[in-house]
Amino acid sequence: MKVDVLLGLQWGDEGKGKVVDVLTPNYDVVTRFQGGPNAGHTLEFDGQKYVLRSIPSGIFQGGKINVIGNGVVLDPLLFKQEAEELAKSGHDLTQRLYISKKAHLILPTHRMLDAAYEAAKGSAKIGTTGKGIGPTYTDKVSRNGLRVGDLLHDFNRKYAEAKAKHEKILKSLNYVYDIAELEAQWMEAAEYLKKFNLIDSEHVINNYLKEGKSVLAEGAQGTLLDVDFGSYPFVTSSNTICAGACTGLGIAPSKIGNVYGIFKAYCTRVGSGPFPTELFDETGETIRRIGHEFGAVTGRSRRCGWIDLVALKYSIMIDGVTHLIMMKSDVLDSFDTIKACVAYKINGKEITEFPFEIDEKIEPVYVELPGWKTDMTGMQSEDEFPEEFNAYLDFLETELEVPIKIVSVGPDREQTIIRY
Ligand code: 2SA
Ligand code: MG
Repeated sequence: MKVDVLLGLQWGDEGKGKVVDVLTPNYDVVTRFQGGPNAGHTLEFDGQKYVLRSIPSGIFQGGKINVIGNGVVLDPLLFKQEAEELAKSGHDLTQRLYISKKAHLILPTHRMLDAAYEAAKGSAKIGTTGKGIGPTYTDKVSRNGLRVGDLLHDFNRKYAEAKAKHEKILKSLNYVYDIAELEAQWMEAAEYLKKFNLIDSEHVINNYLKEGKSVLAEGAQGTLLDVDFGSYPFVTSSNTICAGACTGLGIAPSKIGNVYGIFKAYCTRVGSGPFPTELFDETGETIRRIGHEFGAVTGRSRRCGWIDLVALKYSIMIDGVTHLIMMKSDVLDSFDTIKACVAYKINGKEITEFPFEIDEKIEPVYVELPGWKTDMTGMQSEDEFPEEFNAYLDFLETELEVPIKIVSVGPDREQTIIRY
């Protein structure tokens, strides 16, 4: 068996949570392989809305195993809040959720460092989610990190050492903070975490594959936020691309199966950084309003713009996408015309390859297509699609050279149409 991977192809918030939830019935195991509580995966069903941050979106389907892989960074406190919230709504996780001992821990001081680094950057700030993601991955790479497995061995000493290092940095940045209360809660949550199955996930996942179990790897954020290939430095600190599933789970590249790439029929971004097709006009406002484009974790208003095929093609190439999934086309249901960026014009020259420098010099070159002007939210099959919508799909498939297998026409699980 192989691991299928599901990834966001834009700047996150493509709707991965919903799609994983829809796809989960086909899988025995659902895993997260990177990121942490910076993610906000929104799922809606039976009139209820849930936002998952560190827990895989397979948790709502009974009988599935969910694994938080080694590539994830975990904040015990936020994890506890999330798990208790789910338990309250009748989803007990202790038996169905496994956590890699090699996943790195986000300490209270990592959150402080995140804020201190952002403050020090002034107007060049990244606009992080403030969850300590960057500092935790920094400690991992610089070999100063603490891992979930460390909770089981001499943790207090290791914690005190790490904290002392962080305090020195915070002092050098003149960052004033008080973590006494946060720290007490964090320690309690670290104890709580031990109630879960802390495992050597690389062995467990490879054994599942040997046993013939099907595994889905759920990406967080999006390809354009990848630390290597995204719009650096305005990126997150993990590998959000398909290859991240290999390092974040401990599976070989030859074990990757289908790669599902999710994109929105338009484009959004939250936080700072370049966004060539961003709209500053009423159209952008309309997309934000109809699409409810606000951060699932931070509530920040998301920047909105037209779909960018230059960037999408780049993501598809880097990820090796085999199936495309288009989300939120219903947001454009009332539009007269729809634009798609097919090239960038830089200093008068048109390019179609995503360049090193993404800045304000880029002028998007658009193709304009007629809107379908039809409420698609109640549609059940592709036979009902309006002609203009089919033309839009054809156009995208021709440009992107990958079939669009699923179209989502609304937030609910039921509003999902599988094509041919
Ligand atoms: P960080 O916190 O270090 O990972 O931030 C670095 C950049 O990555 C962006 N980022 C995100 N972009 C979109 N969605 C994310 N998750 C939440 C959501 C965000 C929220 O689903 O809505 O609630 O605001 C996410 N996580 C990280 C971030 O904006 C920075 O640009
Ligand atoms: Mg999100």
